[in-house]
Amino acid sequence: MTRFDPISGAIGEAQPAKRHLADLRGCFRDTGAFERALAHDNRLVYTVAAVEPAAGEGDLHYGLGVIYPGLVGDEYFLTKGHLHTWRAAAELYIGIAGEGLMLLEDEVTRENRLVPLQPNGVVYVPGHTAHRTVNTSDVPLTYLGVYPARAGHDYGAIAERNFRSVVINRNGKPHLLERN
Ligand code: S6P
Ligand code: ZN
Repeated sequence: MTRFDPISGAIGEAQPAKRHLADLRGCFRDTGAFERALAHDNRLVYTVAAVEPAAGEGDLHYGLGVIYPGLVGDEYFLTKGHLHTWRAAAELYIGIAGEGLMLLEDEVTRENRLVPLQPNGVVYVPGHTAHRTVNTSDVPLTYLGVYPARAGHDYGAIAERNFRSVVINRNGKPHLLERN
């Protein structure tokens, strides 16, 4: 059994990797708001800690993510987002605390959809699908991700073309908007 701490973001022996605003350059739609926020305070946006028991064919890895509440302009705090290097690899997300959304975008058709991520909820992320997690609440959003050990993380494709849509706060509620 591996224990995790939903507050500190630690799981097992793994030390959480920290992602600050400065690590998220290019992710948010409103670049002016991003630069102002960064100049004010390079805030911690999320942490992720991964457990990698074995890396053979058929093995699983899993990780604990914690996204802090916050906004850049009207856009909620989010993860960088990625595709799996092994594109066919699916993933399960299990909500632990807080409320948020997963933005899923098919790599080929670029169709996208929002799926709620919340305690007692499981989100199935199919293969060939870029995934980004967004905290729409005012408390930390904590979740477990479980994925094939050989999935790998490809951030390059997202860095190049980003997600088609953004999730913004409009009158206190999340809305999906085309980025451009
Ligand atoms: C790994 C899984 C998650 C993310 C975490 C942080 O396959 O999807 O553990 O690593 O949500 O997001 P990102 O996009 O920075 O890896
Ligand atoms: Zn993933």
